[in-house]
Amino acid sequence: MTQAQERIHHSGLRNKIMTAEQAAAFVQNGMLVGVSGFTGAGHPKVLPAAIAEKAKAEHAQGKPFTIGLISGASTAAECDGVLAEANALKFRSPYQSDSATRIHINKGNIAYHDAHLSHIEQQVRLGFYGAMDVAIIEVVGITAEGKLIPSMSIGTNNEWLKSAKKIILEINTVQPEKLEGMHDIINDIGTPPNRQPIMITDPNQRVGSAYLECDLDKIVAIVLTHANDRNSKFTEPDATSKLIAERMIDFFAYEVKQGRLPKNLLPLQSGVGNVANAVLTALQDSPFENLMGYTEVLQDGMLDLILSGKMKSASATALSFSPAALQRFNENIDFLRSKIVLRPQELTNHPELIRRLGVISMNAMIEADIYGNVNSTHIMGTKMMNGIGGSGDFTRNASFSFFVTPSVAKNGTISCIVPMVSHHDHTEHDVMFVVTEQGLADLRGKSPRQRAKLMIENCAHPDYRDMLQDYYDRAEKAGGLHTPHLLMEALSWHQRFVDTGDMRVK
Ligand code: 0RQ
Repeated sequence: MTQAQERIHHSGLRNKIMTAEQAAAFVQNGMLVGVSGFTGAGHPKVLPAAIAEKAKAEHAQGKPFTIGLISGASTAAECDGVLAEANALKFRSPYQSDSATRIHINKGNIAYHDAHLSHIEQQVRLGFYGAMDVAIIEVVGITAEGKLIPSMSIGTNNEWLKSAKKIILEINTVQPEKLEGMHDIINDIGTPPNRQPIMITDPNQRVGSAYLECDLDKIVAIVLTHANDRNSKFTEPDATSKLIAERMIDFFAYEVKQGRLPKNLLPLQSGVGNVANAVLTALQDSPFENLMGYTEVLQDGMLDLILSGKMKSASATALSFSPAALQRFNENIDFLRSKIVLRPQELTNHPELIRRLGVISMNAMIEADIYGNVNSTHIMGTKMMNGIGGSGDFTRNASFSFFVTPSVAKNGTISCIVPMVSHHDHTEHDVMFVVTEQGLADLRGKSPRQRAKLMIENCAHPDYRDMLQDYYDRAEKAGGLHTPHLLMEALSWHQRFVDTGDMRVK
């Protein structure tokens, strides 16, 4: 028996092993397919390519072949990417960050439903997207009783296994068997009016099972793989990100002094990207001890906080590491098993839990306006970048909600602080703090006009400060003194960029 076959302890299931090409036969034109995967961790590695080849062959014969694809969050080039490049996707939800998929979404070839990650499981359960035909889920192995040992992410896998009519499993022998026991899954949290409270009062608490479960008769194929997750390279925080991180650490210290934050802060949620990593890296040298993580994605920065003893535990739905961090994870997995708990995203992103735990949310953004509205998703109001992901779940329910960004983008031709955001993801009601390398705007308890002053003075880049102040002064003169705006001009900065490649007036 091969190493891969040995991971299937349930002997009855071994005869379901087949090649990816054979398994792809279960996926037909027009089907809705649920896949595992969250921020490039735990997605299927070989089935999507086999489906893409099938699509290409059908297209070559002049026949249609497209599917709808729903995941937990982003996958990787070998999942989203190959399917998009083969023109095999007609629908995608709830989140992606793949360059080929992004191109097809913005060309109008893929209908993209950008959704809050905490919503998607119940919406599938209720049939909002129609019936799910096939689920393709990466797992680490199968126990003798037929329980599935989850991989580097849980995401929506628990729901897809229940909702889908047929299940294809990818058993990936790259993923360590020692992941067994690191997960905490409630396989059914119920649908209203039968939902029950989720009694998690500490990020490290376990309330469910370490395994995914499904009706074994629905498993139609098992494919053996040996392939890495996306494992994006870790980029060292640049000077701008370091400045933003320093401002946040100083602010945490101030809030502790004021008695509004405990000495070990509150559970931290950290989004993806350069600045998020810089904040976590900066916490390493901060005075804070016994930190806790309550986040969707656990990346290099949080792993290192746990390994150094700065963070006592973290709850997440995905482990998304650089190659070097993956090695540190694998070397320390026995120690980490009691420190890290992986849950379904319906729980990690659950408003009830985020609010009860008092999470501090820290997410990157595309732009904010002078009143504190935030755009996380759209470039110049029309082009999709990635999606809202979990940023809305966390921001709305956090006890301290931060958005971070460099004050300018694209060599200074774009101001990330604008008169009016070109797309609204997080409204002024949810956004408490905006931080750029220029400074921090504490928007708590402020009226729109008070906020505008802070955003312009503390967050805007000097190249754009006078322009913003001029806009604001003229808007004030025009009346409408709750949220002053010049409606014909509010989005003119974006239009100028589209026309000239620069938001600044030449
Ligand atoms: O462009 O890729 O061409 O270089 O946007 O910007 O500064 O590298 O920042 O990688 O952290 O991404 C909001 C997209 C930020 C991300 C966003 C351009 C910039 C660059 C990327 P290039 P940066 P990041 C947990 C939480 C939503 C989901 C979320 C995101 C590219 O954080 O997708 O928060 N968030 N999930 O040049 C035009 C502007 C711009 C701009 C930056 N104002 N106008 N372009 N860029 N600002 C995770 C999950 O939920 C799964």
